[in-house]
Amino acid sequence: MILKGKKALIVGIANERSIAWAIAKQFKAHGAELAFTYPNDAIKKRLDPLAQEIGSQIVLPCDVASDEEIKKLFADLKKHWTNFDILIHGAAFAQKDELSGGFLNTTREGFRVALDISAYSLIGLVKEALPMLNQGGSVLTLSYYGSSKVVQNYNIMGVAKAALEASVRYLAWDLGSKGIRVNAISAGPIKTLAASGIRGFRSILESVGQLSALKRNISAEEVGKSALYFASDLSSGVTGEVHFVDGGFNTGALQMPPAAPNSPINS
Ligand code: NAD
Ligand code: 0WE
Repeated sequence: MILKGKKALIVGIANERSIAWAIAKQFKAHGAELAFTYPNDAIKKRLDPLAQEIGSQIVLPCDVASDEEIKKLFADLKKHWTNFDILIHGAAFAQKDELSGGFLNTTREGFRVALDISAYSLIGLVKEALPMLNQGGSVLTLSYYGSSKVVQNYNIMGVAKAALEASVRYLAWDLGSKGIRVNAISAGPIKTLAASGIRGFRSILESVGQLSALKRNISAEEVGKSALYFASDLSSGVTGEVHFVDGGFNTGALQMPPAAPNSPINS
């Protein structure tokens, strides 16, 4: 029960496949109390039964594109909790047109939207959460390899994740003296709502399955288990980090197909 007595606010559950939902399930199993947010009524419909299933009464609206809604979120949360310990940020969005074709076709508005929802939102949420965040608290966000290496079609989301990861480091320094840690998990590809409709996502899964050290894809549950470490006292000395949960994919370079048994390469 490493999160017994801890309270966690989780932003970014869209349905039962969401990475943030897998995190919520681990937190619950380890004793945490949970609160959730949703950006619109369509997502609220999905989230309500999940919150009920996990025994949480706190389900609050927040479109992270709006400063007012972020402020209102913490005013609403205050009616349930005077303070809390863990903030999970799993919100990301880019306009669909931006996630295919050449990066040069990125529009000014596409850039603005992707960085606003996927990167600024962490700063905006942390700023308003801070008065309620306990010492020893932990903030965790979700990133992807495309922040640092070019992944075809990830485009402006890669730039947004680079901004997100840099924000993790700067926030870690601002919050360090308050005893609050800020980290990111960089997850391998997982078939969620945000991955559906991405052209070629299946072949990304297939390649990573073959090219990772573990020779398989990772699950949302595995991200959830690693999130337990970041949210709990187990990682009390760790802040400003971007930690890969990708089966070792990012550590590899050139991979060769195995040589045939009778190949001269073997003699
Ligand atoms: P998901 O679609 O389940 O989650 C994305 C969430 O972002 C949704 O809950 C959605 O409601 C929320 N969101 C979008 N716009 C919002 C707004 N304006 N206000 C508030 N919330 C908003 O997909 P997921 O794959 O679980 O994504 C969660 C996080 O994990 C994202 O940051 C994503 O970039 C990251 N990630 C995903 C993968 C993957 O392969 N699925 C890999 C690495 C990192
Ligand atoms: O961060 C993500 C997905 C982010 C995402 C997904 C969508 C799809 C629907 C952001 N905005 C939108 N907007 C939509 O309209 N991932 C890490 C998953 C992902 O997305 C890719 C990937 C991978 C991996 C897009 C292109 C290439 C690879």
